[in-house]
Amino acid sequence: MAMLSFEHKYRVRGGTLIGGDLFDFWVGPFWVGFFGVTTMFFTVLGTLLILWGAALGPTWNVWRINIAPPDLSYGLTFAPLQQGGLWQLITICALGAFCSWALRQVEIARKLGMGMHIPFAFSVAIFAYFSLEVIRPVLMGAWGYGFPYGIMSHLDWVSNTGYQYLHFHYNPAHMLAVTFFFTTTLALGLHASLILSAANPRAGETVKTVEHENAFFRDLIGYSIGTLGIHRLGLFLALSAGFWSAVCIIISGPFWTRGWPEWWSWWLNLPIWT
Ligand code: UQ1
Repeated sequence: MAMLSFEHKYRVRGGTLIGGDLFDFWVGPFWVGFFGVTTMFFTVLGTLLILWGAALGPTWNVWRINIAPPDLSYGLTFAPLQQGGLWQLITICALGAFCSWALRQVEIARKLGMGMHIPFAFSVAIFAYFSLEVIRPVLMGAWGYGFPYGIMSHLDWVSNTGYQYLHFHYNPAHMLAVTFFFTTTLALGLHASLILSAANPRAGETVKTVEHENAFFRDLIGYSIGTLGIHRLGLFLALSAGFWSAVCIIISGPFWTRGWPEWWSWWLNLPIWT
């Protein structure tokens, strides 16, 4: 296994959260670590449970395989495996794997003396999943409110859940989430095109640097946010998209049961119109 010379510098022991030196070694290019082992455990077990659920089902068509949560009548209890129990175990495995992965990111960041931006960002993605499969079902009193595991079936769930509130685009938190998602793609497009254009000048010219990047945006719009700033902005936009996605689904049901268009009647009811 080839190892680049500078990798010696970064293969440092320690930084673990649990177990000290236990599992503090590498296999090929990969650091193992305690949470690497737990990630593998939950991932393999969860995947086998999905395959088992698929084998029990009526189809091997990948688009149509579906592992559904329990019926609403089971409330927040454990259901028999073929009545949603598999979905419950798979959800536990998914959360076990996601959280193990986040803690593995924390340990590697500690090893390398980095900030916690990566595990923090990944935790926002976990929070969005946790909101859909745990927080909202618990607040509504049944695991059956979670989304099913299947390519078409989870899309159907999104469609059905949206129409239960008549028109989900009137959900103010959904509006914020969508706006942050689109603004993230705008920022990524601006940034990627700026970097590629600076790094790929016409034939015979030298690669351009940060000052050219700044000058481009100062000439264009009178402002450059800077090389560190664009990454801070991108992280903020992306995390805000995930955060408001979680908020928009948690408030739908637990805190607002009618159509989302009706929520805006507070505007029509303002005393300024009378
Ligand atoms: C920018 O100002 C900048 O700093 C030089 C970048 O870093 C390389 C960028 O990628 C982008 C897109 C900008 C412009 C962005 C804004 C919000 C003015």
